[in-house]
Amino acid sequence: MNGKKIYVTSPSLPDLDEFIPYLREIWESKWLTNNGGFHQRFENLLAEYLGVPYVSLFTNGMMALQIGMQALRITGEVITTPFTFAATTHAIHWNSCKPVFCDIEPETCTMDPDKVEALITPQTTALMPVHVYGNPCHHEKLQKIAVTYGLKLFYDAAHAFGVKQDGISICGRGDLAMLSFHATKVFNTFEGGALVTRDPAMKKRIDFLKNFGFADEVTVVAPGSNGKMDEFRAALGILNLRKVEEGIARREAVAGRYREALQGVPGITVPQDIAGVRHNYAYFPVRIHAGEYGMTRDELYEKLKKDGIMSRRYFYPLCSSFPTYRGLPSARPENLPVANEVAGEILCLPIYADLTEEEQEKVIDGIVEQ
Ligand code: T4K
Repeated sequence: MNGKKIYVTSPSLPDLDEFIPYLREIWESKWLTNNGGFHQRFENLLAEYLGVPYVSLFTNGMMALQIGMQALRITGEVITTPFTFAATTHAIHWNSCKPVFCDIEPETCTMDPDKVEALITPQTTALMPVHVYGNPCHHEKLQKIAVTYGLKLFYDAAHAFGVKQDGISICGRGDLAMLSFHATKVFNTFEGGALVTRDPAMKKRIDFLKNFGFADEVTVVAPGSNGKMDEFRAALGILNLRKVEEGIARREAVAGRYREALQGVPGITVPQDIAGVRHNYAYFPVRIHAGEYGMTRDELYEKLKKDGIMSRRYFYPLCSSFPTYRGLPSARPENLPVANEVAGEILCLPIYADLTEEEQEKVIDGIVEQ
């Protein structure tokens, strides 16, 4: 293997020189966390950028998921997707709830709304779908089911930053939506996350819960935890937010080049834009059909790796196959045929704002030349 490795992603960072004055401000104020000035500004800027009424910042997306479930008082069984990062399912488990896996539909890889109702039992209290790869879930159908059966709708929108449908951010959907600002995301604060709500009372409850349940110095209204974002990361978020649109545009150009080069390759399915959706190009998941392509997904993954191209098999293995969950009836492979098929074929190619044309061509050559 020659040259430097090409990773599946690389974080966007602000200019260090721009960050120094912010650091100086933090050092001088000695206000490091607990709803400081940068925290307040960043929350307001995010709400404005997303076009949503209320945002609550978190130390990471996982804590936002865990505390969001507490805020919504979710109990019993939660219908979710197996085709996601471990965090979604683990948050359900950490809240002492039972994940019930629903199959996905093949185009968007999101929860198949037509398979949800059959999974509802008297113990079901919530739906936790994921806008996986930033593909919007079938919101209208899911919302209708949630209303009909009196369920909470909590979106894992970790991949959906900047995604709009008919001009509106999809991060404002549901009773609550969770965002991740991890280093590997389209928008990052090193680690970080948020919850989005349209309800001012819910925003208040979330803010109590992420600060040990404190409503004021002497009043603890709930058994909260510590999910707060600190000033360092809030300051970084303010700076990175200025660059996010430019970053998405650069990712779109990479996706365009990949599509142009890989569209006609036998045995490769490339992701297509969905009409009416402004995508964020967080991931570029291709599907490898071994018979036609002449190589399995795993063989291609290993071959690319040898060439220094570090593609990833997000989301293989399925969460339903983890030891903690595989004994659940809903986790049986025969109940999740689409998810199992996709998990065996999917490969996420390197995509990020600073991916050079030369690197893009290297990835393309690695796939086209077998
Ligand atoms: N829900 C969903 C649907 C999620 O996808 C995630 C996180 C969450 C919830 C939870 O949100 P957080 O609590 O994380 O905020 C990565 C991320 O760690 C994880 O945040 C993300 N999803 C998941 C899809 O991907 P890994 O294990 O693949 O990360 P890692 O360390 O292998 O990084 C991938 C590549 O990125 C590296 O090969 C190189 C590059 N990289 C990574 C880091 C950390 C960098 O260039 N710089 C870096 O600092 O999980």
